[in-house]
Amino acid sequence: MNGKRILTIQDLSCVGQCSLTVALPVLAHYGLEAAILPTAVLSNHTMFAEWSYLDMSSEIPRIFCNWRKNNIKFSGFLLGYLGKTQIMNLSRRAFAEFSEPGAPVIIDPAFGDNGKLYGGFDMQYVQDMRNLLKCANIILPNLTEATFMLGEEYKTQYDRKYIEDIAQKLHKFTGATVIITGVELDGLIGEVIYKDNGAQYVLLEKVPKFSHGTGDIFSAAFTANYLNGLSLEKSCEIAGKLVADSLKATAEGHDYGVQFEDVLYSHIQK
Ligand code: PXL
Repeated sequence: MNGKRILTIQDLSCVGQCSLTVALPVLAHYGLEAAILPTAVLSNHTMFAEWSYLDMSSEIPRIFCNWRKNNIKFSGFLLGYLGKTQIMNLSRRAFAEFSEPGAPVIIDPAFGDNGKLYGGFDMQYVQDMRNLLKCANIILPNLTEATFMLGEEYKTQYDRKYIEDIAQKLHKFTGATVIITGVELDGLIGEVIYKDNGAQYVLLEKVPKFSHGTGDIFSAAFTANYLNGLSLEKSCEIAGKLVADSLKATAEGHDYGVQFEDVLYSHIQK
């Protein structure tokens, strides 16, 4: 253990291999103490036909009050699916009150994929998320989220210029290091990392399969490795490889989530 305690703020979907049910095992696997702030409790994620949703925002001030009394602080923050604007305001309070000096804020906006918003989100949520990203040191949007936040056209065929223009605009607006995930170029898939000195790509083989929750595996593995002191590039590479291996291990027809468990298990056995 490296003694780092990270707070991850996202929903607890009881079934669905996403959000906290992915972040907890992955963060722990890489040696981080994972503390959680569950934004909502859902029966299952919203890619299923039906779901129940218990909003946790009214409980969070009471959680904060006790963290304050117990002098609890975090060495980093990872945000995923937040669900409601109210949770964004509470997250701002968490950064202000419970941060160790220099603790990075890493935000995956987690509101859409494949050119569409997830169920229950609207353009107001997109705008609010865009503003929240100004609090972040690193942001992890996919191309859907990046284009929605900028009002740009979402394309499935593109070149490096299209990706870099989008990354640069988001970098200018947020001031954060921008990592756009799921970028497909030259038959490969990966990320563009954009900061003051320009763009860098981390591309790996594309596993020709789609499952929900790949972004959540990526963000947890990226964050853990980055907090362990690895570079942005290396953290992307390790996280991308975990996603690819997990997709390969996922049974045909199991598309509600990625079966990452066997991959972590085989890492432990080595
Ligand atoms: O994996 C993203 C995600 C997280 N949490 C909930 C979701 C989704 C995607 O649909 O519905 C509740």
